[in-house]
Parts: sequence; structure tokens; C-alpha cells
Amino acid sequence: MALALILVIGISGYAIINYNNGEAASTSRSADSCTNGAANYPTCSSPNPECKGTAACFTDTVAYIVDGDTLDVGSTRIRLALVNTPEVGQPGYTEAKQFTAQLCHVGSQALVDEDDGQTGGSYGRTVAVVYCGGANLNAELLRSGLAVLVTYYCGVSEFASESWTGCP
Ligand SMILES: [Ca+2]
Repeated sequence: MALALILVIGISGYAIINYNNGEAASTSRSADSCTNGAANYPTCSSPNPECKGTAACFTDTVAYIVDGDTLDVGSTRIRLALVNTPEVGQPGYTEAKQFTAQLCHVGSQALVDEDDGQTGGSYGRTVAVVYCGGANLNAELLRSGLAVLVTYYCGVSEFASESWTGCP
């Protein structure tokens, strides 16, 4: 009898925790809408994304995933503008890298829109927004919660005014 009671309490507690998680998940994101201007939630991709500004703009094959926020498109190493994912050894590193590898899988085509506000690059890498299958990788990383916004660059980035960034 006592065991049955414990089981019931245990199951109830589990259900409450799940319920709370569900609530948190639904309220922590802007529900049922895309933050990158696309209208096809939950995919949030646009059929023909275009570059903004006059800095580098090219389409090439995804060649290598370095980590969540860095990848090679063709022979160019890209550091994603405005977003930061955990470094190797930090919690979330693997998840972020896998997310990027799934959205922009090696061998697929990606559009690179260099940040006109950061054409000096970052440690030899081109700072850019990358689109894969029409989806904005930078925006999707932020939306997934696997990356954080680097507000320091909101003051210079070409993309700071776009709603997906969350820049103030
Ligand atoms: Ca640009």
C-alpha cells in the first residue's frame, strides 16, 4: 500500500515537472512566428535569400564544420555574425556543432552574406550570415537556444537591425 502511494506521488511529480517544462518551452520563445522575416513557421526559411550590403556575397559548398559558430564554405572560413556557441569542452558544444552540421550539412550549398559592418573579419575568418536551404543559420542557432547573442557587436553589425538578432 505504502509502495503504491509512493508510486502515485512519484508519477504525479513527474507529470508536473513535464508540464512545467512544456510551459517554459512555450513561453520562452516568441510563439508560432519566425524572427527572421520568413512566414513559414516552424521552418522559417525563405525560398531565395539574398545578400544585403556590398561586402562579399557568394554561394559555395559547405566543406567543413569547425564548431557551432564556425564553418568552411568553399575555401572560406566563416565566423557567424553576432552569435556565439560554446567552445570545445564547454556544455552545449556538441549540441551546437550538431545543429550547425544538420542545418548546413557538408556537401550542401550555402549562401554567405558577409557582415558589411565587420569586413575586417575575426582572426582571419569572414564574419557573415550563412543561409542553408533558405534558413538563416545564425538566426536558427539563436532561436534554438544553442547560441547566445554577442551584444558587443550590435553596435557595428550590418544585421543588428534585423529582428532575429534581438539586438537592442
Ligand atoms: Ca552583407
